[in-house]
Amino acid sequence: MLQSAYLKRVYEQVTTRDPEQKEFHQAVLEVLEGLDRMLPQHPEYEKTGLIERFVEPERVVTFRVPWVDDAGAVRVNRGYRVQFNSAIGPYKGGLRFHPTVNLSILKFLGFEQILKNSLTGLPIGGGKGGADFDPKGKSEGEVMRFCQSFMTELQRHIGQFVDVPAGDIGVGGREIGYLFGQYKRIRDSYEAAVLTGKGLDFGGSLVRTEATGYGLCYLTEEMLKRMKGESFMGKTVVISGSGNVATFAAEKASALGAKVVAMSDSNGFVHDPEGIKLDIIKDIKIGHRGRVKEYADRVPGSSYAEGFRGIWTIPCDIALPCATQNEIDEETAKIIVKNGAMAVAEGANMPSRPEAIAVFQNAGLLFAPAKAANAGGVATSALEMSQNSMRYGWSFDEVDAKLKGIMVNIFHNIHDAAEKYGVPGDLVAGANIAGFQKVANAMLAQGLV
Ligand code: NDP
Ligand code: 2IT
Repeated sequence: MLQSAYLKRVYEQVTTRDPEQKEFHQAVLEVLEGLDRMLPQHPEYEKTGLIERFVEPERVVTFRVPWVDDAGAVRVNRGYRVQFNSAIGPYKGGLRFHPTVNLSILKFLGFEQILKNSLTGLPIGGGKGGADFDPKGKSEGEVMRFCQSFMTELQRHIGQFVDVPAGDIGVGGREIGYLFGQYKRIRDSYEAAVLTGKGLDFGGSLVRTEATGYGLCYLTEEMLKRMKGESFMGKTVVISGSGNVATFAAEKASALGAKVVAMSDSNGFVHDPEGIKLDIIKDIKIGHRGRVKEYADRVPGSSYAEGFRGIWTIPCDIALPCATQNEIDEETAKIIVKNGAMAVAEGANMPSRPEAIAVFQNAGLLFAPAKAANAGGVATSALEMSQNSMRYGWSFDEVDAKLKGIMVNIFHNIHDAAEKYGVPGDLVAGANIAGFQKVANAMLAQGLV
């Protein structure tokens, strides 16, 4: 419940203006609940209409994406870019290609991205984009033609000093390659830092592929150490998803001594009590874009079950949701708690519903919210931009060390902010407050724009 009359008014405006944008409302409310704690000390926010400005994207573009499928039929998808906030740097955030993409989802993701990017300590604003295109089951040629058509329109809205997209669900190295090729062709300019997550041969950064999953584990390890005197060593871990974030979270959690026993995709989940063999997951998902079901056919002793929510019935010490938004509801959270978990850290964006977060926090679990826990991906994107500007590349170990430093720093910043504002241990409030402060100061300093 919001205390501040000003914040209540702002939230009311947000919900009445776009009543159908439920995911966006959810993301905004959580942030406003955090800001509620700092508002009494900051009358200037209301005086300058700062929060009203903060919840409204600076610009939203939607566009037609026509392309021709392999049968010669014309298909039309809808493309978007939400340029949410440029107070501390050019808009920065991923592109999602998934049939569920709509403005509510992209506004929630863009809004979260503002605070996440601020938490990294690097000069990047917040944005997000994508299309309701489903890359699943499409041929290489279809994906390439779609990406080319998408970029033919998007290119006029982006640039290394304007807006720098990257990957998200359904957009990985292959798509970024096609998008970059088309940008370069239309603009006739080798502007490497216009996209991140590029291939290593044409301006990509080492560690970017691994960064979100690795970063998630670095922050989680620090949280376990500082708040419970614990670590990944010897722990049982369940990770939802089997895409980019999930795969490299599993890799790092295992390297830190944990046993990952279950992973999933949108159809179902695999359970391997002996520990998931990641080379097989990589072979299935990266090697031939297969389904996790195949794992159970290949690994004796493992099992597969239909339905992606069932993964959370597998007992674990540490839960790392790395698939998609709102995958953990109140009931699921209660199961995770009942099974004795000690920590939940979000690799996906907003995977836990607000009621689920309340269940975790009330039960005394450590809970690391997405905007802090998964910031390693975008942080390494910013490091990719730095390397592109320098026309130079750091080694794997150099980037990895910077990533680790950033994640440890984020943990301490959000932990300290929670303490300073009277909610010790509440890393959700801590992340919202710590992320907001820098953006708010920049917006105030730049006047009414
Ligand atoms: P990928 O496309 O590589 O993988 C997504 C995974 O999640 C797949 O296993 C997919 O299964 C599963 N999934 C997608 N939608 C659903 C759904 N509706 N229900 C159940 N499972 C689903 O994406 P990423 O790994 O890049 O992204 C995963 C999450 O992490 C997203 O929330 C994203 O926003 C977030 N994130 C990503 C970052 C990055 O750098 N890539 C950075 C920070 C956050 P299937 O194959 O069946 O669709
Ligand atoms: O949600 C995210 O932070 C991402 N998808 C990564 C964004 C980026 O620009 O690297």
